[in-house]
Amino acid sequence: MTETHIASTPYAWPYNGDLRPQNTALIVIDMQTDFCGVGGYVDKMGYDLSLTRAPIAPISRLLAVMRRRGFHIIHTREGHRPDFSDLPANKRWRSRQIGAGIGDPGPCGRILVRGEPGWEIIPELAPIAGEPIIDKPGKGSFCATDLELILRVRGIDNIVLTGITTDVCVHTTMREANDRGFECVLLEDCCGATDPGNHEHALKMIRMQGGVFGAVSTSTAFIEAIG
Ligand code: C5J
Repeated sequence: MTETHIASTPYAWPYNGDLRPQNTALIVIDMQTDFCGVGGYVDKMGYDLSLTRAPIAPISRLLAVMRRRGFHIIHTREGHRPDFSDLPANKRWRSRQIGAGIGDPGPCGRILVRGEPGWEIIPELAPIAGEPIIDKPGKGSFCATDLELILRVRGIDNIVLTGITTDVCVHTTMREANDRGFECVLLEDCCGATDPGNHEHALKMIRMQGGVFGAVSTSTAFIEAIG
């Protein structure tokens, strides 16, 4: 086997150099209007949309290259059933404390509800035919979804994490994936948080303990490595 590693910290990823389109999936997390569009959930909470929109262009470039090279691509969406049967009361209550109640009406429809305009993936990063979309009711992409089954059926070992937000849904998914034995890398320019400090600290957490959840790299380094 020819070994391929990408320039990443705190180690050259993946640990075993086995990086191929067949065993590697790109996961694009929650690039939905509710998280990066005008009138969506994050906007309603009053956070700076430029922070969650920053990864759009880098992810778009990365998607084009990885699609061309035949890598597995998977998208996720956070959202709840229209009857709220999967919406925990405490999650709804907390969101109302900051004026963006999940399930309440907003400029993009009911906030974080499946089928509403705000819940859709933004057109710039729309999935194409054959790319699974994981609908998740929580922050992690493995909780109450069939993501793990889809990854195992496809023979995936390596996961490339992108999307928003770095410190919440991306981090939770990375931790879940790491605990399941997947080899993970987060591409920092392809992620964004609602707070720049949280973004940086989330990256620092990954780099601790020799790469406690995996490694951190950039889309440029990744694209360079896969050629
Ligand atoms: C949040 C997410 N931040 N996609 N969701 O509530 O990170």
